[in-house]
Amino acid sequence: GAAGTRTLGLIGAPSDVAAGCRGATMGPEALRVAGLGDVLAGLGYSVNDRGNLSGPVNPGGPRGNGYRHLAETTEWVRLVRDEVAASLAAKELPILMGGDHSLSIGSIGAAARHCHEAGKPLSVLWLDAHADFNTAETSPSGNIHGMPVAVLCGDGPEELLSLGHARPMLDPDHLVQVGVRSVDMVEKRMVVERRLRVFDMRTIDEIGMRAAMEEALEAVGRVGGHLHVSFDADFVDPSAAPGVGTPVPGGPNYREAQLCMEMIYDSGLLGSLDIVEVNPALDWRNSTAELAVDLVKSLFGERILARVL
Ligand code: EXY
Ligand code: MN
Ligand code: MN
Ligand code: MN
Repeated sequence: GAAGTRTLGLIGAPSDVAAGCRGATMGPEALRVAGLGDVLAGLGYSVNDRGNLSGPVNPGGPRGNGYRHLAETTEWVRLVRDEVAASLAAKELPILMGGDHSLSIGSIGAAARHCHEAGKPLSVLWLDAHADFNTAETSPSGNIHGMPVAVLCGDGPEELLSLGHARPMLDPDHLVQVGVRSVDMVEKRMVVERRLRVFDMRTIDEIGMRAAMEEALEAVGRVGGHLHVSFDADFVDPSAAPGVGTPVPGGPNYREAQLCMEMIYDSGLLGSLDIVEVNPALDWRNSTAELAVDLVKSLFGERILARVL
């Protein structure tokens, strides 16, 4: 393909204001130290590291009105949205380095506006142990990183909804979730009611990662246009990705996660990416950032026996 000349825009968003515990602020630097930029350059891409965004610090405040740190989260989401928009406008393929998963409201919000203006559809592949479909009413924690899918689908606080170009920012029919294995009680009902397309871990156990990803990519391929991949590091089993704030056992192993990335690359649909929830404070010798870089390598075309860009 023509991927060899593509420019990738790295955007660091060191925020953990929407997470339940501190430390995802160190994610962007951990990914750089693990060689993210060099690995992508080694695959033949041009890499533009746009540095880190600078936003509000974590005030360590309590839950108020159903949310923790809504004002700070809103500010970070706005910063991410604007930088991802700038990267897309420069014809780059943006890679958001989080930071917690609330930031995907900004990256996907920007991709949605960009696609809307270009007259092409947007689809999203959400790789996560969690459904991230809570609202203030259903959330057990008030942590907004458990809410971004709901916000994108039009359900959330005015502050975040108003950052989008339309409501909902994302057509729920254009979203596919893979790897889900932890959904809160009321959240479950919402996922079923809103008919989200979920390849949960039981399905993956039964049909295997290959068939699950074939079906998932078939669904997003039917939409066509621009595919945004939102990769939450807790998608992977904690034995391979221990450095995350909300680990859930029973996830894809190293090779299953690699296969998933290899198949996304083969689809040729990738238009933007998030790498979120890497928490070096909880990690062992940067192993989770290193795993993420291994996976990104596959996502951008590395092959075991041959590389064809
Ligand atoms: N469902 C739980 C909550 O809403 O508090 C945990 C959410 C964790 C979200 C992580 C990032 O994917
Ligand atoms: Mn998540
Ligand atoms: Mn998660
Ligand atoms: Mn459609």
